[in-house]
Parts: sequence; C-alpha cells; structure tokens
Amino acid sequence: MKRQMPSTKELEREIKDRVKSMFRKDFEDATEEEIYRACAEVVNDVVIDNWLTTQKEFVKQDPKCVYYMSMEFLIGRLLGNNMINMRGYTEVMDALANLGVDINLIEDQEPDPALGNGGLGRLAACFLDSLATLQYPAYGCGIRYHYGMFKQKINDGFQEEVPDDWLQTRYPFELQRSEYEFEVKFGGWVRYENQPDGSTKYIHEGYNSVIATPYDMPITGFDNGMVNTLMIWDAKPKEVFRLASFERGDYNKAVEDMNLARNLTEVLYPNDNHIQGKELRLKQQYFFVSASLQRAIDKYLRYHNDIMRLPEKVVFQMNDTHPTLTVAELMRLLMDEHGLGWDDAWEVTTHCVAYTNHTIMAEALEKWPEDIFKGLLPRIYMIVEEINRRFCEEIKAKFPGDDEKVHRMAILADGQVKMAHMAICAGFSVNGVAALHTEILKNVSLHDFYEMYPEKFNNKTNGITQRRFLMHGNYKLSDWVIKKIGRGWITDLSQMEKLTMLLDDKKSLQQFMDIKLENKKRLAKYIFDHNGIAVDPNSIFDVQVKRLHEYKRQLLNILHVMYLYNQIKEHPEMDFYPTTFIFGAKASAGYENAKLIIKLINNVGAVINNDKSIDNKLKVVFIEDYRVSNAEWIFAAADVSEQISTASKEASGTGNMKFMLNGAVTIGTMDGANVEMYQELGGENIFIFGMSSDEVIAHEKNHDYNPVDEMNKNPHIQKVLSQLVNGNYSIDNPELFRPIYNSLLNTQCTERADTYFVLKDFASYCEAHEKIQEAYKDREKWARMALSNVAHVGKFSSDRTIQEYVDDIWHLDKLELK
Ligand code: NTF
Repeated sequence: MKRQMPSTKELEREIKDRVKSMFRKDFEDATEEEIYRACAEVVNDVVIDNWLTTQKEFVKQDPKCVYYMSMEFLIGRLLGNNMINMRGYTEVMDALANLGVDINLIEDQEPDPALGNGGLGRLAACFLDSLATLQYPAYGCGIRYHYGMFKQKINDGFQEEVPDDWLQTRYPFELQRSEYEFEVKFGGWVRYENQPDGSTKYIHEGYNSVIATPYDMPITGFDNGMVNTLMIWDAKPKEVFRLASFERGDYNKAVEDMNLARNLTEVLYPNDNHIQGKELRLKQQYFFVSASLQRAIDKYLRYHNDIMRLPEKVVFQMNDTHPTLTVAELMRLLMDEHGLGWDDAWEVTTHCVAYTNHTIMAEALEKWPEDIFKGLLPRIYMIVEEINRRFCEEIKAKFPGDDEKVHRMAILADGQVKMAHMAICAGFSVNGVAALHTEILKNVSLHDFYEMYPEKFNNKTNGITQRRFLMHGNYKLSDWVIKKIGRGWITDLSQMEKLTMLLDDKKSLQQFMDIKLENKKRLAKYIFDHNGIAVDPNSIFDVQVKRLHEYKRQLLNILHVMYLYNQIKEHPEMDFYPTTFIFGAKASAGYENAKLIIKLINNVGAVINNDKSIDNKLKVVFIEDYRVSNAEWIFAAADVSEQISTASKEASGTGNMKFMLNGAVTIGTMDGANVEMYQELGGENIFIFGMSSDEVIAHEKNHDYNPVDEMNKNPHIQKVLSQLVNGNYSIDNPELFRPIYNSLLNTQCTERADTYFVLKDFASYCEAHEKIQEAYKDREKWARMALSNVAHVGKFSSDRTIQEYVDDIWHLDKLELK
C-alpha cells in the first residue's frame, strides 16, 4: 500500500518530536540545520515504507529492469524533490510556516549533491525521476565521489575551485548496504590452465583489490508510491583490520590496497565534453562497472537459474562511453565466473547492452593507451583483443578489400583502445540525443559504423523533468498553470498545449507576466545578496547559464555586450530597452581559455556596472557557483535564453528546455534540440541566427574560413576586438586578454583561428538581439511569445524520452502498484 505524507497538523508535531529526539532540543532552540535534518527524517519515513513496498513488488512481479550505467548523476537536493513527489511539499511548507520557519531556508541547509559535471549528469538524474514516475523498474549505477563538482568562488574576477565536501556530515538520503559488497580486482597477470574437458581456465593472480560498497539512494516517483534505487559505489580496502598480523609482503600489498581504495572514489573529474586520459579515471570506470554488474547478476541469479536468459530481465544502458567496460566485464563474468563459452557469452552480452552517444567533440572521445589498459585490466584486455579480432573479421567480410576502413573502425588501433568502437560493436542500440545530432552521427562522425549496422542507430531526443524544473523551481507559475488547465501536465507535459487557449486572453497574459516579474525580483534579491549588484527586475533578463566551453560561445555573448556598450556610449539617445545580461558557468580547472573568458565577463561587468553615464541601461552579472539549486531560480526568472553554440557542436542541450518550460524566449542557433524547439514553436516564437550545421561542417572540411575577413568587413567587430587588447577592460594589464584575441585571429597560435566561428556569426547574432529589443517593447506580444513557449514545451519532458527508450530499446514491464 502506498503511504501518504502526513497532514500539516501531524507534520508540525512530527517535526517537533524529531527535533527533540534527534537533538534533545525544543523546536524553538533548534538551528536551521537541525530542522532540516528532522524534516529529512520525517520525509524519509514515508519514502522508506514505499521503497520497501516497491522492492517487494519487484520480487513478486519479476519485471525486466534497466541498469542506467553512468559516471555522473547530478541529482541536486533531494528534500524538496522528495516532498514534491510524495505530494507533501505544501503541507511541510505550511507546517514549517506555522512553526515560524521559512521552508527555503530549511531546504538551503542540504548540500547540493553534485556528482556530475553538466548536461550528461543532469540528464541521468531526470531519467531516474521519469522512470520512477512512469513506474518502470530501474537502477541508477554510479560512483559515490567524496568530492563532487568543485564549488566555484570568484575572486577579483577569476574562478577559484574549492573542494565540494558534501559528505562532511551524514547525508540523510543514502543508505549503506554492506550486504551487497563485491570485490573488484586491478593489475596483476593472467595464468592459463588447460582443463581435462579441453577448455581453458583463466586465473587472475598478483592483483590488488578493493571492496565495493554500495550506498543506495531512493528515487521517488510522482504520487505513485514507486521508489527506485540509485546505487553509488564506494571503495574500501579488503583487509584493513588485519594489517598488523600480515607478513612483510602482504603488509606492502595491504598498504597498496588501502591507497587504491582511498583514491578510487575520492573526486569527480571536472571535465565536460573533454577527456583527461588519467589512469585513475579508467580505474573509476572499471570499479563501478564491475561492482554494478556483479550486483545485477547476483540479483538475477537469486530468482532465476538460466544465465542465458539474462536479456529477458536486464538491460544495461551505457551513458556515453564512460561505462563501455560493461561490454568486456560482462563477457568476463559470464565466461570466467558463470561458465559460458565465448559464443554464448557474446550472445547474452550483445542483447544486454546499449549505448548513448552525447557528443561529437573530438576531444571528448575516449581512447585509452593500450599499455595502461593492459596493465590495469589484464584479463579484460585479453577479452577486448578477441572482440576486436572478431570485429575486424566481420568488417573485412562485409567490405572486402577496404583495409583503410578496418583500420578506422578497429577497437584496437594506433596503440589505443577506442571505447566508442567497442560500445557500437557490442551494443544492440546506438542512439544520439537530438534529431540533428543523430543525423550527424549517421552521416559524419560514425558514418562507417552506420554503414555497417544501420539498424542499430536511433534517436532519442533529450528531455527534462517538469517536477523539479517547474513545480519545485517555479511554484508560482506551476500553481497558475494548475488553476488554468488542471494537474494533468505534471505527468503528461503535452497537456501544456491547452495553454494556447489563453494566448489571446489579456488578463491571463498579464497574470503570466506578473509571475515572471515576481520571479525576477526573487533572482534580483539573490544577485544583490551574492554579488552586491542592484539589477532592475523590469529590465530584460538575458541569461546564459551552462558549463563554460568555447563551443558554447559565452565569448560571442560577452563580445556582443561590449558592442552594445559601445553603441550606447556613442548614441546615448538611442532607443534601448534596459537589459541585464546574466552569466553562470564553471570552467574545468585546467581549461585556461575558458577561465580567461570568465575573467573577461567579470571585467566587462565591472566597467559597465560602474559607468553612471549609461543610466543603468546595461548590467552584467556573473552568478558564482552555478549549480542545480540556484539554476531552478534562474530559469524561473529568465526572459531570454541564450543557446548559441556553433551549429553541430551541442549534441542536444537541456538547459534550453528548462528555460522554455519557464516561459523564456530563446535566442539560438540551429543546433541540438534547438532545432526541434523551433519546429514545435514556429519561427515567430524563437530567435534563430547564425550558420547552419551543414555550413559549419562544410567550412571545416574545406578549410576556407578566415576570421580576418569577418573583422575587416565589420567596423563594430574591429572596435570590440581592439578593446580586448588595449586595456579597456584590464587597465593594469592590457595584455591579459591577448590569448582570447589570438584564439580569434591569430593562425599561428591555434590550429585554426576562431575554431568556433564567433566572428562569422557575430553580425547575425547582433541582428537577432535587435529583434528581441523590438519584440520586448511590445509587452503583450512578448507575453504571447513567452506563453507560447510554455504551451509548446510538451515534447521536452524526460517522461516522453523515457517512454521512447522503453518502447524502442529497453522493452521494460511497468510495475503494478496498488
Ligand atoms: C552533453 N555531453 C552534451 O554536450 C549536451 O549537448 C547534451 O545535452 C548532454 O550531453 C546530455 O545529452 C557530454 O557532457 C559529454 F560527456 F558527452 F561530453
């Protein structure tokens, strides 16, 4: 039976009682942190009952379930999310209010679990939310990093990275499950033993090993009593307590094992769309893959005896190539631990694993040096060699005489292990994350593989969960929508379509814009409290929040701001609607160009925000430490959403959808899911600019783009570029931004100047912004555009995405819950 959240009155009493029993304090004397912990336990009580019921139904109904294998789960805070999904948010809010406490301050006490970098990790979290809501049995499998994504401090305009110590105090929404521990082995060598029956036994010796311990987190569905599990793995040494009694040799090994365990799960690599080929990262990958597969097989064999039928109950979805070792590790477990021969093991494996590609950026494609790989995973390497040998034979048979192709497609080539090639070779499904992205995979990046296995390729356009990004982040708009069209959209976002009936209703449009204004005031206060900058909630809030990457072109945005500032200074009389440009972005710690762009944004802000002569027409704000929790407020307050990547480079984007859901209008390129947003919206409700992906790809192929031509054509660009290096924005050190200048113009400094076509798209970007200015001045017209965005957001729910994965790839059974 589904257990409900208590009533407001009961909650008041329960929270008070908890504070007393947990902290031996009266409620009045409790700190906000203590109240947060008490609330977490009250909510946990309900969640855990439902978790138990769900797990019992799992055993009874024995459904097929998906293991979502991902190095990253950017889940964000869980207290608010769980209260929403258990339908108790308002009740807890009221109970706390009756006790004289603001729920926001209580939610703010929770560390923001940041076990991911950006879109890829947040997508995994949205998928878990949708799976539970749609009642599909699922496990998230990941790593319990002790330090998640670093906290960003801005000091004198520069980014500083501060460790994210989210486990400093006990996290209330995780549960250690010591009964599901498994050993994971690294290094050593493999010995062969011929068996009497003619087969060979492979024995792994001389290895170091750790014990993988899972921590389970409950993933609640919306209002259905379903609770799935996110298992994140931590490592501990095997023999820690017996150290003292070891002989010399064993003692050394125990020390090694201890260090191995200590380092493995210490920290998340902070790179987005970029790979750092560190051995520790490969260890992390094998660690969580091996532990998760062992647990999955263990669970399967508890209720079934024929391992050949594993694909009927289990599917492993590999979130990018990071978990590709799933392929070889599953082969190893099936052969070495469960006695299957190669062909049977391959049959099972290739029916159990599927692969999602999330990027075409060359620097994000995972390739491991063969020697590192072989040294760390000797048995796995043998298996990869055999997979590769058979795969190359298959290519040769299909394309006789094309040795070039075999070389291009091989898993082992040029001294490297190519993870994507293995994922495609073994996976029964290969999907991209937006229609355009999937077409580029088929026709360009993975064309050879598409020719070989056209039937494997399919598209699954990304989505986001409306429960977190509207109900929780923007409850005012959420309540308004409920009043207008009911509650159906909460689990069926296509129902937002009903809002189109309000597009000509002046009163509704006004209410809608009033809510936007309220949200802008909330963000303005946040900005004032954190940045000390007073921004006008009546100005246009033009927002770009996402990881800092050159292909995402925050540089284009800030160069345009510099241009606008020049215009306003030169033509003080010009008709310009006051605009606040808001940025939020973390740069990977080692990405120098990206960090310099952050400094540029901050310096431009410092000059513009302090220039009284422009009469507050322009403000520039850099929000420190952009993360899931402040993102929710930022989306709610945006008028304009900047989605301006170089066409072809952004596989999908998901921030674009979160803005749309909250009634912001997009300025964007025809890239990633922007293309599909454009299709849903019609051209009049989105501002499209810049080159198409075909044009970009053609320039890249023909090497015929010269940014100097763009500069020479356009005096505005000339002026802005000269201001990068004349000390305008760095009086003390005029050379500070020279590397940015060089990256745009100097062919000697980079492989190709202006790699991401910033100058090429500049004029078209300026024009699109002028159109935004015009549109915004007509307040009613703008309201209609903004509301159209909400009304047409239906497709971009992760519920829709998950249903497509289920229908086309996973074929899961829904769990019945009474
Ligand atoms: C990201 N990829 C893409 O850059 C985004 O466009 C996309 O929305 C998300 O994945 C989710 O699909 C990566 O982070 C990675 F790792 F593939 F580079």
